[in-house]
Amino acid sequence: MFKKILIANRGEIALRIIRTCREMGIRTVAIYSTADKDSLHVRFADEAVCIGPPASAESYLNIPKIMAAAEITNADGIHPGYGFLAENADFAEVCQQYDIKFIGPTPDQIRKMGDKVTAKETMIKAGVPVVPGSDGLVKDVKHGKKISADIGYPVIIKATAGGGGKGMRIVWKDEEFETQWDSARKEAKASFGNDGIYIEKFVEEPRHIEFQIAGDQDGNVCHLSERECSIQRRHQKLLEESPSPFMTDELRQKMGDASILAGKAINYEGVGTVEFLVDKYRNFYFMEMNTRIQVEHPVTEEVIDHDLIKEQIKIAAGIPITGENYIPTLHAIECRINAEDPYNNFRPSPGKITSFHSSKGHGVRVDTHVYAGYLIPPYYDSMIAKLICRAQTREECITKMERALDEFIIEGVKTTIPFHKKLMQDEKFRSGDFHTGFLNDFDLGEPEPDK
Ligand code: MV4
Repeated sequence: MFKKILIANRGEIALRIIRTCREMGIRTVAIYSTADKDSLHVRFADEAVCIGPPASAESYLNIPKIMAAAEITNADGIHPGYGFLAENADFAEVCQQYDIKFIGPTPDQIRKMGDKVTAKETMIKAGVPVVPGSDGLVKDVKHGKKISADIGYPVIIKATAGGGGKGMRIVWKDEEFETQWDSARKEAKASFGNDGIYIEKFVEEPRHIEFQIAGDQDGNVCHLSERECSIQRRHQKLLEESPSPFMTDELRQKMGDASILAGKAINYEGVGTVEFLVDKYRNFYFMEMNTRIQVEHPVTEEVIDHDLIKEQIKIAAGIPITGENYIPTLHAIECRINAEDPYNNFRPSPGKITSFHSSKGHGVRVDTHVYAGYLIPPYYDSMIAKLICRAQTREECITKMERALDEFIIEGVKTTIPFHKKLMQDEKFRSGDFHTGFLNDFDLGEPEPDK
């Protein structure tokens, strides 16, 4: 087992990892930028190393500085959290060279899933359903138009280096193809330095449902059930839940089997997520695989009562998993509390939190790194807390979430709490009848008057 883990991250996830390490008797090293000197991850870690100025490129993304911190503190493992370097295969490789275990998959596994065309080819070979589309990369406009005519409009143009919607364009008819092709390529080149493009049939009004999987160093792979992630805005998830209200026993069996095939196809080692698009007929298609712990992992932890960070650490230490799949018997919902103004296009609202009272009580969990007096720096993402509720049924879980949202007090900055309160009252949300386009025509109404 590890003796000392360096956490190459900040915020709530750094704190989340420190908590599990404490429970496992593993010492922790925090790294931090000057903007984070008063952060709780710095205070709660056994040791802390300042690695540079606020800009991520000079701190949380700076591999030489992170490796230097790991060397001087004698860490034998590095946990990357999510974002930053979590899916950077080169970083995982540098860790190998330093003989410090990267707590996550191998560089090769990260690379296979990081390139979407390679991932899709791997899934086809493994027998995992994918959206019909081009056979690999598309050479030029002429080639693209031919393929699109063959599969039939509408189609979607995607960047092989993409993910999260960057370099993605929907094309409804042949006349629009060239314009959309050009803009997708430009955006892909600018965002990823790679303008490799592929084409798929556009699945209309899909749901985004993902399966949590775990694989060990002996080749066992199991699934830990699904999360429903369709409530998102411009590819930023705002609410996740498990189980999906759209799930049936039959669909879970099929998608669970497919997720395990996906993991086995790359000998996946660690916890990971297989993302699917699901259409209204419950056809499902592999979209991409995330080779990291995700923001929304607590909803799975709550419904199956397992610590996923502990699973990651055990797998990285070579301890085998049981290999059994887990089916939820409870319901959990996570609301992302961001320092953003939902009444102003979700514009970031950094600044000082003047007053903070977290919701509490049975079935309520709050994962956060903030406190009254905390200054939210403008340099990083705007998520300041995750409010997770758990109950016997979805209905009870929504009721509990409404109660928990009502007692959450955050003053000094704008937050997404009013958005979530309104969402809890929405009939389509409450009935489970929604897809990824749901928030496009969601009306937030007027702000509540101050009490
Ligand atoms: C799609 C799609 C429809 N058809 N692919 C968005 C981000 C990237 N991971 C893939 N995405 C999509 N791919 C086909 N063939 C619709 C989306 C999509 C989406 C997917 C998941 C969650 C939210 C989304 C919002 C808009 C579009």
